[in-house]
Amino acid sequence: MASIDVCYSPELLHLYDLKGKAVVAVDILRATSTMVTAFAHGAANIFPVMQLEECRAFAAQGCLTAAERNGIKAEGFDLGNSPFAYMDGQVTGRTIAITTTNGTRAIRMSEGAEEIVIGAFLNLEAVASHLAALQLDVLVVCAGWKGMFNLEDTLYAGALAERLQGQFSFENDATLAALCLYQSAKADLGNFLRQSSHVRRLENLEIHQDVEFCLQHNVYEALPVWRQDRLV
Ligand code: 3SL
Repeated sequence: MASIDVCYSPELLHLYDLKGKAVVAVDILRATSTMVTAFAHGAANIFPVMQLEECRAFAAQGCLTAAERNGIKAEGFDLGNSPFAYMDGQVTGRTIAITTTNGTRAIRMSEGAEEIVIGAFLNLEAVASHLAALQLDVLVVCAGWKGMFNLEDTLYAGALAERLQGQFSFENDATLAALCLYQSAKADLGNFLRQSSHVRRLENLEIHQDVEFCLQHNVYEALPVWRQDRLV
């Protein structure tokens, strides 16, 4: 039986062997939720990049550019990191280059994996079905916040573990902890997360609507996967 494990921060990735594994990269608030939304609204490809300058350079190739730092849209880019900015038709058929504080870093640091899938509550079922069909060992890579643990990505890991329970073995306590947390919080994730550091950070920026949106389950069937140098 294949296994599912959870890495709580990209800074802990050196402890894991990614070879032959399927990574689910997750940054619930908000990078991976926004990427899933972008694909659901017709985006063609996404280049997740780590640096602002690298991202800006994609404009010369006709890409839309998107950038966020510390929750705020970076100046001089077409888009920020709110999923609502990707719903008005402007991304349809377009290639987007995006850099965010933690999410794009988690994706790029997972490049040694056999498969990288972009996970969000918004496409939970699509990801779970894909992993069940793949039957590779799974590692959920939580983006966290600047190397630190966060609650929302852990809750997602727990939701995925709950969905895959019985089909995948739990190799260590990280998966069990995420599952227990999700099961105690799932009746009202929004309320559970009210005191979390990133929800407080985003609420100071008055983007409560984004938080509510990103906590919805199974809104989209979009399944962004890494191919060569981009998400398709
Ligand atoms: O850290 C990230 O990658 C972002 O998703 C953070 S924010 O939700 O845009 O603040």
